[in-house]
Amino acid sequence: MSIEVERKFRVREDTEERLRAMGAACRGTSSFRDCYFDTEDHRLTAADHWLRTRDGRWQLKTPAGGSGRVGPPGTTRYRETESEADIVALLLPLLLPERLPLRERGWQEEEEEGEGSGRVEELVGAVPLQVFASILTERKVYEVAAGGLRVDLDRASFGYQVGEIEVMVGGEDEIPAALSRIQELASKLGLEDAERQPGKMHMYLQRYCPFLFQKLLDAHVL
Ligand code: V4E
Repeated sequence: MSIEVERKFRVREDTEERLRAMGAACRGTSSFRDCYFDTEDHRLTAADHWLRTRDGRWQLKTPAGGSGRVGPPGTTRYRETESEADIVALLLPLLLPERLPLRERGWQEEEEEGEGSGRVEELVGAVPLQVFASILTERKVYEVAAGGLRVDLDRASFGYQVGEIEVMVGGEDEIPAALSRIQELASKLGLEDAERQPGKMHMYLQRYCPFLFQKLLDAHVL
């Protein structure tokens, strides 16, 4: 499971110009739809677990270390996985501490089958989990060769723009170095240290799910 270390920032008029000036390569644009899932009583998001389908593919983000927050404002570290077996293993303790109720409703564990394809959907149906946010994003990607950094310039369908400087690392011991590289690039892009640009989900919940938004603010998840 790899860890994404990421800093969000406000996209400025000169952001792309600065990226090109430092030799960053534009890798093109794409669009994707994220559908986020949770229980009715928000057990996943309250625990800072973010289960989504991205264009139909299951993904889970969970804090790497005690908290997802690290370093300067707007900077985070989350483990990411697309392995359905890993996703189910990470979700079961939150969704089904005793496991018994699901079995009673006909859900079977299939660990011996290995691949685990289709298991997340089964779990989602059995608990059940529902979509609480659906976000269409247009993304332009720049790659900064030095430091293995990537910059995503996102525009969400509900009219919100945010940039992300990100780097994937293999373990928690690599996070401090990743933060330094992000900080270096942030300076080159002219970002203020204290700047805090909310992410797409933050804005989406604030606008469309105020009850959940407040709950996650109170729980210091957002
Ligand atoms: C809200 C949230 C998460 C879900 C959204 O993750 P994010 O990285 O913002 O979305 P996106 O579309 O850019 O995904 P990517 O393509 O990078 O994988 S995951 C963690 N959180 C909480 C959170 C937080 N508390 N503070 C900040 C600045 N970001 C996220």
